[in-house]
Amino acid sequence: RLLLTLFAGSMLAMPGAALAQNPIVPGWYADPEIRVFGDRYWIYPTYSDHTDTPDVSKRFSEKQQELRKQQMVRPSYAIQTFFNAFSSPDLVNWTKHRHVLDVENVDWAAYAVWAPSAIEKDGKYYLFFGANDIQSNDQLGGIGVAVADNPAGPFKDAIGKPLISQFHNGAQPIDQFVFRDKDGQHYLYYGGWKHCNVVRLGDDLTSIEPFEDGTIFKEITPPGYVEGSFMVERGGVYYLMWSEGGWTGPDYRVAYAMGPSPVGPFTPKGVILKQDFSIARGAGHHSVVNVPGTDEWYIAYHRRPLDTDRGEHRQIAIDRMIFNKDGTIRPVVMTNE
Ligand code: FUB
Repeated sequence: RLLLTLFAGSMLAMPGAALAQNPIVPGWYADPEIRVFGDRYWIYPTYSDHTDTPDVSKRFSEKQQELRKQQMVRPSYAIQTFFNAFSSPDLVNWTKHRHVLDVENVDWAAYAVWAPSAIEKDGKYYLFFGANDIQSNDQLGGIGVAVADNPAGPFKDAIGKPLISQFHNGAQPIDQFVFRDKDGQHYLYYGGWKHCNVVRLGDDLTSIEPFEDGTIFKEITPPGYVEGSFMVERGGVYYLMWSEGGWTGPDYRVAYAMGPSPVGPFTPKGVILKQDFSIARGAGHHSVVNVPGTDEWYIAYHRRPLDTDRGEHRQIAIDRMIFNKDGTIRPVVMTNE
């Protein structure tokens, strides 16, 4: 993958003919969400290391300390207390932004801070995230929303509690993705444990409002869905995308469906990203970006190097994603460049 394009009508430009490489940054990261804010691409991933490192926040509020004491927290989840982000003018050269969100700014969140999803509205940046990995209705946690004046943060809790804190239609409140439709309406797609829901967000982006039929949580689970929901619109077609298989297994993959509206109905179209055992395995939990002013598309995803079995050992890669003339998507070719 070599980016040589100077993008007409776009501030995003290639400063010389730099060679891209996968993974795009050093370190263990997962669930990358890629966005364009101003003249830069931004990637917000889950921190996916498995050991305690100096990168870890030690500043827990009393409530957070209590939460950590009460729960049986996996060691790797216990250190997932912040997000680093990365920005780039060209998808090649990346700058690291440390702790754009840290649980020190979210009183109810204590661990397992996962899968950030960011959007800009009226000069403010909103970051949706999962925290605490709730597995039953009596634990505090779920999907939160934080706000900042800058895409690099610091993001601070916007409402003092999770926006979604319970299972609805079987969907664990994790793996959120915020989507703005052409008419300005915002939707939040989310769901772990093999169920996918969509909700409509209020104009303030920090509340949920019912659909016209009065429903709050609309289930749109496609066949094979496991987690990692994502939505993009191109030419009036809405693409629901998601991850299938086991998150640590060799069958982790990305599939998609096409539909006429943000809530479907969606027609499944198949798998577009899966293992290539000559390069990596466990490829999934992706997002997609359109190079502004072009019909050039890239998929950001995490994958596992072939020489490690550790659950958290995930790295971020970016590869080209190509639409066919009929709007379907070609299988992605995984690369090291
Ligand atoms: O990274 C933590 C969790 O693992 C995510 O929420 C899932 O999608 C899986 O990637």
